[in-house]
Amino acid sequence: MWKRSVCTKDCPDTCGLLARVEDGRITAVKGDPDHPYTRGFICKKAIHFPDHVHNSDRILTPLIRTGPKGSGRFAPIAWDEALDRVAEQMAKAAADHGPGAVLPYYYAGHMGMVHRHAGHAFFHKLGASRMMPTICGPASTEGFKASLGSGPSTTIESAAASDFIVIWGSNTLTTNLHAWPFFQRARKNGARLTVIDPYRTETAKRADAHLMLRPGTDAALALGMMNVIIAEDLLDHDFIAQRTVGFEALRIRAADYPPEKTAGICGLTPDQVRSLARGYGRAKAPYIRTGWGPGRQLAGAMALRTIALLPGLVGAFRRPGAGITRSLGGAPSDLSFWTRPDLCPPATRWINMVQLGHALTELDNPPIRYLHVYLSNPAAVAPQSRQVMAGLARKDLFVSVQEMFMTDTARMADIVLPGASFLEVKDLYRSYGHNYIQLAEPVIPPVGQSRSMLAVFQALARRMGFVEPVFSMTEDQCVETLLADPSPYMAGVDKERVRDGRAVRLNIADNPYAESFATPSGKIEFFSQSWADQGLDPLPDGRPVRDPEGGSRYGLEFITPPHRLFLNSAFHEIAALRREAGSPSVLIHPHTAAERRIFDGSQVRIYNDRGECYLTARVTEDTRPELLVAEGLRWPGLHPDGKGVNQLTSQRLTDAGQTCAFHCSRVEVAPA
Ligand SMILES: Nc1nc2c(c(=O)[nH]1)N[C@H]1C(S)=C(S)[C@@H](COP(=O)(O)OP(=O)(O)OC[C@H]3O[C@@H](n4cnc5c(=O)[nH]c(N)nc54)[C@H](O)[C@@H]3O)O[C@H]1N2
Ligand SMILES: Nc1nc2c(c(=O)[nH]1)N[C@H]1C(S)=C(S)[C@@H](COP(=O)(O)OP(=O)(O)OC[C@H]3O[C@@H](n4cnc5c(=O)[nH]c(N)nc54)[C@H](O)[C@@H]3O)O[C@H]1N2
Ligand SMILES: [Mo]
Repeated sequence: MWKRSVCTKDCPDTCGLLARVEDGRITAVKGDPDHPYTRGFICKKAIHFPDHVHNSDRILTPLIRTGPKGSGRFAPIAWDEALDRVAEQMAKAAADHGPGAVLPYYYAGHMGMVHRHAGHAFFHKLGASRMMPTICGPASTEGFKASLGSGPSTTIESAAASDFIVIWGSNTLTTNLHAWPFFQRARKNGARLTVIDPYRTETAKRADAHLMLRPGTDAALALGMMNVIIAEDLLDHDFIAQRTVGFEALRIRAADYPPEKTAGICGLTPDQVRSLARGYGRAKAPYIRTGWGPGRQLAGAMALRTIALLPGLVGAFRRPGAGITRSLGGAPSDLSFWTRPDLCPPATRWINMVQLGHALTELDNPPIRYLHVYLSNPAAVAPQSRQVMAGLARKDLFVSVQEMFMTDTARMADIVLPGASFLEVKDLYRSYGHNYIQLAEPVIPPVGQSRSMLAVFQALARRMGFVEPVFSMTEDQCVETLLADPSPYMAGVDKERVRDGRAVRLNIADNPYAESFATPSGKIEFFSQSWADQGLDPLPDGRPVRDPEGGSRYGLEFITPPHRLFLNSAFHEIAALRREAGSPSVLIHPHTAAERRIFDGSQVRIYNDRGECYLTARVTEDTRPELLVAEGLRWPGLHPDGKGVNQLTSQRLTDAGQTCAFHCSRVEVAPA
């Protein structure tokens, strides 16, 4: 029997799935041909979901640590005992040091609205420190917000009618696969595709043009384009007059970025800058798909803000097929009935999840004495792993982890609680790559003794004596409340169809910028008063900001973009994917390799003051001489010496949005 479901991994595509169930086991997963956006095909990862759910390494019972921390020695224990222990230790930390000594740490292992947010009310009521969910997108969000306002952007589908597509810092064929057919349709009708990325990704290889710029120089490139567009009068004067503010100030700023200077900053040729600007400026329907890559820089919000101003200069929002995409979806949006921020005591401390290492090792008043991790794997995904691991290893820190697998984080736990997978729970899904929502019923019951996020937090709430009705809400009640969300995006959504498990389009236009912009002025803000008020440059600023630590000793840049066969640290339990991916590797330019006597296939050590990581060298011209590229976030335990790529990244925050600058690290490399 085939049952309908949704892929809930942290990916913009949020695919419609069909899962075959035989004798209570999932034996195959394929794409749902009825899904209006993902249309029946799925990525190489998702076909392995049967091996995700029924994997022989899956944790099936609660576990208690029996050896020293991190030794990996655990014994099974009963659920009641495990939950009692968790509740007791949380209560003890709160009693001894105040509830702020407890820290939840979660992210996007499972994107369902019910289960992803199932712990919020609990930790709010407890008065635990509040985790700021900043590891991924807020720099991009803030950048767009300053220029175009918040909310959904142009749909990817509409790009099928574009004649000039720019993929700006996204690796579509890896991270946004279902956008590709829409881009290809445009190309069949003559559209030109340009990729802007510091290394030659699979997507770049299949583009008409690839601008292999230095990381962190996107704002300069966008300003260089503006310079040419203004100088050659490729502007839409009418649109600028009616729907933008600050053009005169922008004109002066852009005058600082002639193609020659821009090319020097970006590591491109002046002709590349000019030809991109002319192609974009002369196109009938220029379209840009931004990824999150340019935002993972210390000046990442500025980069996205500057890119997002380009459509305004040429009046793109007036023309079908033109526009700009960051993120989509967005409803249901009012989760407060579920997350209950009102239960949180006033002035409760916020802790930025990017700075977990710092929080666990340096915070005082109160120190963190209890860490509860769910739907995340900070030992692999958080920056500056050495400090994160030092924190997790603290003897006076109690750690509980809800997980499906013995990740590097779970190994550091005192108690491990077996988590049910998304195919074993009911949940409602919105996407950030299309405008459909979809409900999924459990395909099978929880495997082994595993339990859902919701079941665990309700059991803990009972032990804590929390009596608010939110602590006894069921999945069904939560889903129904979500479906009653008053957002205008939900208007006209056929709820019966949602309940039937079909993907249903939200009430969001293909071009949400047609009428107005959700900025303070209601216009595109070339000049942003709200950024000026926050002490930021109100105009685009093209000066790159590099990793300041270590100075000239570390001359190379290091980026860690996504791997095609894994999703962040997820899917590493699948042996077939591990085999196909081979050993963790790093792309090194032939000149850089030769200077250091590094050979293709040899082991290298990459290091800076924050840490070190061993990888296999792949010597290739697919990267720039000053740039090392390591794709993916392997479980650190799968690296030689147990050290992953986040050894090298920094907890320093971006200019706005307080995000991690994951693609902004300086390193050196040597033969191992
Ligand atoms: N297969 C797979 N799919 C995924 C993921 C995965 O790990 N694997 N992760 C998921 C998640 S959580 C997210 S947020 C999305 C992210 O999806 P993307 O936005 O595609 O990923 P990013 O890591 O942000 O990097 C995108 C591209 O930006 C490039 N880049 C790095 N620095 C710069 C820069 O300074 N300027 C420019 N122009 N480009 C730069 C990188 O080389 C990379 O090719 O993908 C999701 N989908
Ligand atoms: N160096 C570097 N670091 C990065 C990035 C980068 O580009 N470079 N990308 C960053 C980005 S964009 C993001 S979003 C974060 C991601 O950070 P996370 O959201 O923490 O990443 P995942 O690896 O997806 O981890 C989710 C964990 O949840 C578990 N899990 C998955 N599905 C389920 C489920 O259904 N039920 C239960 N119980 N558990 C489940 C998985 O086993 C996995 O261990 O990482 C960031 N870290
Ligand atoms: Mo992400």
